[in-house]
Amino acid sequence: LQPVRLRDYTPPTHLVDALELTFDLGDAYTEVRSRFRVRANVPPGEDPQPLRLHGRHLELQSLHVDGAPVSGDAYLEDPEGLTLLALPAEATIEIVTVIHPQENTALDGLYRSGGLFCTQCEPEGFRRITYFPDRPDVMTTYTVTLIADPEPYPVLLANGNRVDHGERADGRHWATWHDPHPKPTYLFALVAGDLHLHEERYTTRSGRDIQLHLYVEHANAGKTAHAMRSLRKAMAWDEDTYGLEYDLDTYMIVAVDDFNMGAMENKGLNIFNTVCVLADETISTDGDFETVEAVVAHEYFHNWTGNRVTCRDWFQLSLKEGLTVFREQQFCADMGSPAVKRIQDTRLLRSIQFPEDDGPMAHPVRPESYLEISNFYTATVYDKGAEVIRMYHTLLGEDGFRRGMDLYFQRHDGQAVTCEDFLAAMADANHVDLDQFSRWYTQAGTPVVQAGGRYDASTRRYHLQLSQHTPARPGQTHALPLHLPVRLGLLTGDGQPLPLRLPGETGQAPLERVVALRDASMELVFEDIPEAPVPSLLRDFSAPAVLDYAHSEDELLTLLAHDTDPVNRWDAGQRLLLNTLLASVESGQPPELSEPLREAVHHVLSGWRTDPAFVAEVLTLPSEDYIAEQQVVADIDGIHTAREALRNRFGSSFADAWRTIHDQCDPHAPGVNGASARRLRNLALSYLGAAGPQGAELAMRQYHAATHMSDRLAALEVLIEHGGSTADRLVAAFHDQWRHEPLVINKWLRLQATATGRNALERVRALTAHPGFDIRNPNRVRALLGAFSQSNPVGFHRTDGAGYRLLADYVVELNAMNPQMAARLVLPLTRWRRLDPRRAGHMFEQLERIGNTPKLSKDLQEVITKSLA
Ligand code: HT7
Ligand code: ZN
Repeated sequence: LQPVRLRDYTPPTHLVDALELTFDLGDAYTEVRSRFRVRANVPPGEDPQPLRLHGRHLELQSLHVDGAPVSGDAYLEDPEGLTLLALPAEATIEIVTVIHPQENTALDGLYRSGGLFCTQCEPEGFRRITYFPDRPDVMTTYTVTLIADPEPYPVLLANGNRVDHGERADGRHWATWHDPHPKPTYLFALVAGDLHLHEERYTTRSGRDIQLHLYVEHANAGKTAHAMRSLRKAMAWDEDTYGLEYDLDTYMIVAVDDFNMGAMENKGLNIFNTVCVLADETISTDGDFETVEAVVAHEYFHNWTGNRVTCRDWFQLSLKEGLTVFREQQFCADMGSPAVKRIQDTRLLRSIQFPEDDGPMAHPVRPESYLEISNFYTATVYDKGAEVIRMYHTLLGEDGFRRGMDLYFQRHDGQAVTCEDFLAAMADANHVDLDQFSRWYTQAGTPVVQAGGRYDASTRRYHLQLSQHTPARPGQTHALPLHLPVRLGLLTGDGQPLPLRLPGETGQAPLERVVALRDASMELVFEDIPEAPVPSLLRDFSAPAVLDYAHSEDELLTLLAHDTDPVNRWDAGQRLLLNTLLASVESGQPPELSEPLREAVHHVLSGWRTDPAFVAEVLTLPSEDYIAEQQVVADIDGIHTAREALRNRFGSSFADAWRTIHDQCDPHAPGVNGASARRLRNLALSYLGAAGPQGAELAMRQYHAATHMSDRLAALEVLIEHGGSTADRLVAAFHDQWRHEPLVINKWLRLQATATGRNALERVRALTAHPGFDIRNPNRVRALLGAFSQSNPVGFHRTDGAGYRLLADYVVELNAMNPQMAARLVLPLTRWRRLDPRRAGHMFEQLERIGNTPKLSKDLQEVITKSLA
């Protein structure tokens, strides 16, 4: 198998002027008729090249060029498509294919979800529908006709506007849709089925009337209000923040329960995983509500950053994903607490993306080669990509960034472009040189920013040295210095912010600066500094880097209590807790809370009324995985023991405060953000639960009194932790109560998959045979097997290797069924180098076993080869 390489990119040999598609949707098979006009994309006078049409698992019925059948020697057919050898410079191509959506378990292309037909074409699903140049730089207008039986499929949808519809003599009905915006294949979509419609209208800033249509299966009719509200907010936000309006008359969203990812931004017809669109007070947690708001906004924002301006090729994926995640982050910050949102972004990057950048699948934000592009929908492309966009914003400022965005749209609306085009728009709009900044796209690995300070009392100067290096990664031995923004401030020992005066400066000095670190190292000198200061560095997580500065405990306590930057206050708290935990893991002794740290925690707790969500962030212990990332070889059991002991200590040492919070932090009090209050109150419950049986009694009361899913689940988690027959009964009753709500069954599976205890693996294995589990449904797979392998370290990393075998069994089963899911599910096994030799050996063995599976998909081949190398 040959990888696809960025450096081999060539422009399309042909352009397509218009595409007409007709789908005859049947229970046994679907017939797809396509008609399109191609034009050779060569300078006048040059001979046209052969035309490559991608196609996979298609049954070719007929092929005509300019009305005449094409003879067998005029084209080549292979498992990946057709090559038309001798076409005139312009030609009309007509193709009829037959496909079998009912048998499509890969959920890629046209497939069935419950009683619906639906599609997923990004990145390369269109080639499973018909023969066509399935590449994002070939854009055309689509006219699509759907024909189906009216009873099972009363609703027939495709991109754009419905221009005609009717009934046929044979009793079948049809609808024709036209999308006036040229688009690449990956944004094509259709849906057919029996759906409930939630309909609203939205008037844009310029006065255009837009129909908002949200389609769900009838059983979910009551769960659409939050998504609809979120959509309206996102539309208004994009108008206010970027001056961007929606551009079709109708915006449609359809919810399906079988979906490989969260949602898809198809032009005018988004398709959503039910998890990311349905929500109501009875079945959803506060986290679910946040997810729905974020994902609805994300897909809406793609209409400009992705659809109107799209990617030239899939190496440029972060052009649309990094930028859209950044816009989503800005939106969520504006809708809620910017500090809490930034802390959550930072935590996600450190706990998911940093490990990815340190593992065998590490790649730059713009990868250079791939075997299977579906493997590159990663935290690096999405979340580090968003950090790269944020750094433009930090370096250029709000207005400069907006100027860059305006120029980007002005230059590239309607085009398929590259990350360089985005960078050029930012640079040109602001008349700055961003050449060095482009290394963020090409270098993998997490940079380390080392800092060291020296205070000179005789000159009242503080010298701050900053240096950077990026560790070697596979295929990248020597990384060059990055253009890296360091937001910083200095505090006195008692927490007062100091003016940051550089040599030669006069006037009022700022209390915070953004310094561009561009060389391998630099020295900054601050004047008029009255005492040895406490540096607050990389504020607001100003670059996706690891900060290496040896803050003392006192300095961290000062930052925790006084830093004006909430991210660094939180970070100081996390470092104090992490140091405590790591010391305990190393010594094998229970964690010791020093007296000053105890006081600091009391102080944080005393502020709970002001900002409960922030207090909850600060007092949430680093996860077991994150602690493990700090070690060369992860001590799985030692980390679990230390963290559980610290949870117990936190629960007992601050029991009065937790009880007060549990009693008084009222989500329904006037002026209180209910979600924030529940978050802190449930953290209190969790600590009280960790401290002893009284906590479990409290959890039992909460479970029975709960009216909100967040409260019910938090209580159940505590009760499961305490175990015994009561917990078993409650788990069974919970299932019986919610057996008809797949979204709650996901939670039920996840709860059990993440519960620790000796029988975790046996429980998970038994659940794979439960009727609530279905290997063909990605939500169920993620809830049970994904959660077990990613969030139950002790259970998954059992020393006998049984956890690895269980995961590998399902990876092998999914290989043929759903290769994208298989390649995601296997990822926890790829980190074998971080474990002790016994566990590493077991993991390696399972990777080899998977690697030897007959007919291994490209998706898995790529992951397995890289992780065994
Ligand atoms: N742009 C969407 C990507 C996506 C996807 C990719 C691979 C396989 C299935 C998929 N479903 C959706 C999602 C997004 O970032 O908005
Ligand atoms: Zn996206």
